[in-house]
Amino acid sequence: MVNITVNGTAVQVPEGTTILNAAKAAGVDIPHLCYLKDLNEIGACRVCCVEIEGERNLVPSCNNPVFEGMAIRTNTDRVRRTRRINVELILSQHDCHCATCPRSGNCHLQNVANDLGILENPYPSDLVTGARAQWPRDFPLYRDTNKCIKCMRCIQVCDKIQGVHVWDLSGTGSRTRVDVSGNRRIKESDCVLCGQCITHCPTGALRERNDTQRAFDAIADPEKITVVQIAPAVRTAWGETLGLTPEQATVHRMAACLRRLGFDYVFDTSFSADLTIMEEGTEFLHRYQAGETRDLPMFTSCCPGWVRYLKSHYPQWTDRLSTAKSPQQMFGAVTKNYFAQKLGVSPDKIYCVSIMPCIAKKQECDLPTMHTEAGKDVDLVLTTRELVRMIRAERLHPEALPEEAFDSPLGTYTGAGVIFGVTGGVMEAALRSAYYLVNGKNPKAEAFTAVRGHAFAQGWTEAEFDLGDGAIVRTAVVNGLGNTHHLLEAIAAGKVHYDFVEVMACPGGCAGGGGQPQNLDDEERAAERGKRLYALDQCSTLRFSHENPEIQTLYREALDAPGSERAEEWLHTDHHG
Ligand code: HC0
Ligand code: SF4
Repeated sequence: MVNITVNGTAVQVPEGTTILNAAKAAGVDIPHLCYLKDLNEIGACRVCCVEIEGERNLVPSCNNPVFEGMAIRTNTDRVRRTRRINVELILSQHDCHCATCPRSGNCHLQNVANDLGILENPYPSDLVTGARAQWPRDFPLYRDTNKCIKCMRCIQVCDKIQGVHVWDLSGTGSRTRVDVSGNRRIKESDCVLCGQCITHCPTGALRERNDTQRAFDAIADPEKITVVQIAPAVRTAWGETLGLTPEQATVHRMAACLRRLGFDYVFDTSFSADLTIMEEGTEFLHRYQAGETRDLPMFTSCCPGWVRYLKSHYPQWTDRLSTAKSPQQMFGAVTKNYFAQKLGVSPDKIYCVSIMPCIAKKQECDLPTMHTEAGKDVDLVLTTRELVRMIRAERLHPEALPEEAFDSPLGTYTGAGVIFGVTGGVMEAALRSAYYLVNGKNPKAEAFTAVRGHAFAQGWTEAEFDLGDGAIVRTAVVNGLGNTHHLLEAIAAGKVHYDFVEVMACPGGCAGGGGQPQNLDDEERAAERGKRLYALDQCSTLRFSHENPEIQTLYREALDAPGSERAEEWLHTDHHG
């Protein structure tokens, strides 16, 4: 242990602790902008600088460890002035139109500037002219150079966690800025649209394309029947920036909000997650039993960030992707083909909206392969953050609303469908039903918990199961594309052998998705949100996708059996398209 003082208070901390964390242990909060634990400890913003007794220069506290006898001052006049000047200089290169910024009220820079009482800036504004106009408006990820504070968090998360290297520094000196790496345009880059750069951005420099007005327009159109689906992971996070407790922020209260917003029918993507299991589980068993090694391992296909990554980095393995569409797309296809018929309306009257924790889903729904004869499966995708903005725009108070049930017949789901939103969930749900298909009876619902992954851990989870009948299935579950790269390289080198692999691009799976709320405390919440999904599964009466009564009715009335001609037409796709 090391003995130090912080503003005169003695404290003992473990060796190697940074000044920032040591101060925290002494109850002193040092402001910072660029620092992100374990990811970005580069002292770029210089807002966290402190004075050390005996040292001539101030030092950044985020990347300097304490030493025995260190006397730290975080609140001297010199510290206060320097911190203020550093923030003023950042503000001089920042577009400070907070009223039109999606991060207003939830922005690290705004907070720090307000806390320091900066009411005017002595430094002249120095913004990049025309920066906004250069960014493509139709791309699902939007970047505003003039909101960027060059903290480099986006670069670090894209490099260290995702290994995709989309962002880099360009220019020199005061003209240094963050841009797409290698002088490329964003559309030419191999950005997979995971959105991790957005959730780790401290300001409004990165955000999703704003599609909320398109949703309001559809709701207002008397010719349209609006059908909305809620993804599994959204329920774990939508209340965070609305100040709701987890007990208040239930999925049924979200259903009530969506009805107050004016959507005609409200459903749960967990229903079509169950449907995905029927199709993907059956497909896996066919591939596995056929023993065609060129088709194995079979990769899950429900994460469009991952599908984009595979197609750009390992195109030779595209055929190993399951042909099953993602639950989002299956839901749209069933809505336009089956639900429209139930309502007795033409599919083109239906406008299908998804609430997703994801940016890549905005692009997935626009793929030319994601439609049937009834038209585009899904018309519009909104992120969790956009849903929150709509709730705020309509001045709804979710806590005062009653919990409301989903509509029928696409509103019933099992616990297996709910855990899709957490890393390992798709695999666990698939194994539960695959076991049933092989043995004609259910396993214990908890039989496959060994596949559960961990957010922000390095590597992947592997497990082997005897599904019965001599079927030993080797599985791997991975989250984060940096980990995925290592897994794929190990498979390519013949170091590991699997039959079925689940990949989710975001750390922790969709619970940590790029469309989820951004929180000012910078805590990674994916693991905590994932636990909530497992708890929901545990208290569900139905825990096996094949036991979902509405799925059974759907097969009876329209699809016949998994993999049938109609199921192929509605629910599967060609990833080469
Ligand atoms: Fe996911 Fe999904 S679980 S990708 O993570 O499979 O976005 O939550 O909706 O489609 O169900 C996201 C979340 C989904 C889909 C489902 C899958
Ligand atoms: Fe989207 Fe989920 Fe994939 Fe992230 S893990 S890119 S949120 S589907």
